[in-house]
Amino acid sequence: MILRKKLNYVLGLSLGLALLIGCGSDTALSEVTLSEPIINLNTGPRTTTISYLIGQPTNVSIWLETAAGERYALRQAVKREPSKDAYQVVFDGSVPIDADTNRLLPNGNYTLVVEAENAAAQRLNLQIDQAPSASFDVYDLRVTPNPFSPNDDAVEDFTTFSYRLPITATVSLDVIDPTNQTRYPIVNRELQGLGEHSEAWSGRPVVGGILAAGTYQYELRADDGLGNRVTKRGDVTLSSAGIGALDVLSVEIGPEQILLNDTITVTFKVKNNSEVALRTFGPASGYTYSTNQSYSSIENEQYANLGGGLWRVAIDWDGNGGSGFRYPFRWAISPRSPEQWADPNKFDYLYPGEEATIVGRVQIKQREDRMTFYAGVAHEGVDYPTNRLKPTLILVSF
Ligand SMILES: [Ca+2]
Repeated sequence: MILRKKLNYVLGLSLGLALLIGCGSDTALSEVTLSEPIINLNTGPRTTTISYLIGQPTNVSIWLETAAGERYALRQAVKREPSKDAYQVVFDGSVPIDADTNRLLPNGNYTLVVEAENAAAQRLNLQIDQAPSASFDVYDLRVTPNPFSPNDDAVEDFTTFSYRLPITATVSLDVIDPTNQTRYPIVNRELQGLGEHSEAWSGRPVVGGILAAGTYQYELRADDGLGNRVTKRGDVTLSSAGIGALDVLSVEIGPEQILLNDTITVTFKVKNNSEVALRTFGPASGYTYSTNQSYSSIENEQYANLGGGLWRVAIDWDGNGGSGFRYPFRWAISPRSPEQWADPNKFDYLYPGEEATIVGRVQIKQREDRMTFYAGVAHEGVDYPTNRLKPTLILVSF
């Protein structure tokens, strides 16, 4: 039968339109069916499948109509080629209200209309039962700061998307490159409860490196699982972007034999091997700690970690882990004296390609006769990109 239809179709094309019109089985639209005449959003069936056959190239529109004549479009003049297989549309009770919103239709009796060019429209009854009445919105969506600058300088390196959900919803959040429409997912179909939510973002997608500076679109989608979907869009700008990298060219720790209360010296040679300026703040080169101190306790705690992202060089020793304080001795990575810093005595940058030699000292008051010190780089609150460099055994006599 299907073969004959095909044959008739080919014959129709080759012998002319008259023959095609004469052949009743080649209508543009036929066999319109619904798998379920009723959908019940509570007990099921939760969906119904609209099927139809296409016998000629045509454009198909599908909509629902209320008794009052309101129309809800599901498909609008989509191009369809002849096929022996039925076209199918799964209908879950929701319809697009605009480009950003899907809404569940209210309970009631609807007429499903499938219409094709060169064919009579087909009409079927469809009932929607027990649809939850509540549609929803996503409230108070904010992106702060915006613009932000994910360039490892500890100033606005992160932005935060915050919003409020009135219901439990499945949420996705993407950042989209407007030039090629590439999507970078930040939240991927995560079930989130009602209330406030926030997502911090460092300009780094889940997959791939940091995004280039520029203005991107973001798209937040929330879906209640019942057919109601809300999409919110906006712009987010990366004013400057890059990944910092501090190379330790050399490090020396010594002397290797001292008396208790003597001082050891660590000398770092470092280089900014990245395209971004590395922001730094801390005791300057030359500062002397004692082993009773740490960077966060000295000088009225002014060097404590303030929000993260600062770069410093540091040392620690094996066995210090018990204090829960990694790398207690840290120094700023500037080659300049604090009066000459970008913001004098407050912070400085190690600029791309710039080198610095940092000398740090620690007075040993710890009564341990064998201490193995090692060096590292602290990217505050982010990572220790260089760790356990140059372990050096210091023998302490007392
Ligand atoms: Ca920044």
